[in-house]
Amino acid sequence: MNIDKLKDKVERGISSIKTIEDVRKVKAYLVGRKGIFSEYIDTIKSLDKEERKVFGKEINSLKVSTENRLREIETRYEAEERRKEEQASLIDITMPGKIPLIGKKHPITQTFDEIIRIFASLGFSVAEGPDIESDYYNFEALNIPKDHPARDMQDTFYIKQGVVLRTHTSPVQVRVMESQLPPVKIIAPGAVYRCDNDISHTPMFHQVEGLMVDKNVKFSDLKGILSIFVHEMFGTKTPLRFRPSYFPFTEPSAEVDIGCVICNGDGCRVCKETGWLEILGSGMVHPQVFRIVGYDPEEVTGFAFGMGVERIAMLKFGIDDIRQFYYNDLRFLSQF
Ligand code: 2U9
Repeated sequence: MNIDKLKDKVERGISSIKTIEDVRKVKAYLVGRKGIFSEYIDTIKSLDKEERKVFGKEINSLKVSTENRLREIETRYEAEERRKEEQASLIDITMPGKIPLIGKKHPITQTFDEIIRIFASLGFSVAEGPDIESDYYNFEALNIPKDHPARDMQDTFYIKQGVVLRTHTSPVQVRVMESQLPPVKIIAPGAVYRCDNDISHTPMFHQVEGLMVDKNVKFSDLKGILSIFVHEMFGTKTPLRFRPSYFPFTEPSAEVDIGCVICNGDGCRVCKETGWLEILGSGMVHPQVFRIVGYDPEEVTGFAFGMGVERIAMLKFGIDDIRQFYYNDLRFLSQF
């Protein structure tokens, strides 16, 4: 009976273990039912009583210690195996990363932001109001007479008798004046609706209107404010001109043109060979509008202006079809 040989087999068996499968194989080979230890225990039976006692004890204690060592190794490999499985089910760090699609502001929103930034720097606050308006706030309070073409079904979306989708943001200024005393210095940005649809008109578009009311507000204040706005928006070298016009809610009224930003005034398709682009309407608030909201036109004066945001954005970004803003095509939108 050679115990040293058995010990040697145990050591070589254990040191050959590299994987969990090895653990199981070595376990079967050493301490399994048909393993080496079983063979040794069988051969003991042929020894005499004294020898059997000595070898039996030694083999048994070697078997117990071997089993303990194998159990410990098995536990270690099993834990490692579990850790690997868990990791694999969580993330595969070898997969290529997913690049998230980063959104950006719509060009109309960007243009709104820029217009608001400029007027905020000049001391104007932002006012808002409902898109669905009463005939009173949209037309009546703005001195727009009953037979004015703007009131026609062809131009205005009627919700029901006396209720419309606002055709301009002017009702916002009426509501502000009704609810507070002068001075007033506000801009009213927002969506407006007109029954129109072609290359330069969409049924919904956006406006920024402005209103400044105080004692002694003059036409020169209007010119100063709008000149600063144009120079901030299109560059300090941009020329402007004020052209007489007519609106029911302002008197006198003026349209504001800027030197064509496409051809620098030389004449092109966009400015219809005139060298000028109309970008704003403006004027001194009509005394009748002041009377309607309860302001005394002998006490205060004011100027107002309005612009189409799509038009400003088209000129700023060089876009020739207003409908592009609303197709929601990322190939178009991602350029701005
Ligand atoms: C009140 C009094 C007066 C707002 C004004 C314009 C001139 C104007 C157009 C520009 C292009 C509309 O989007 S557009 O088609 N706007 O020409 N708007 S003065 O005047 C007001 C507003 C409110 C109480």
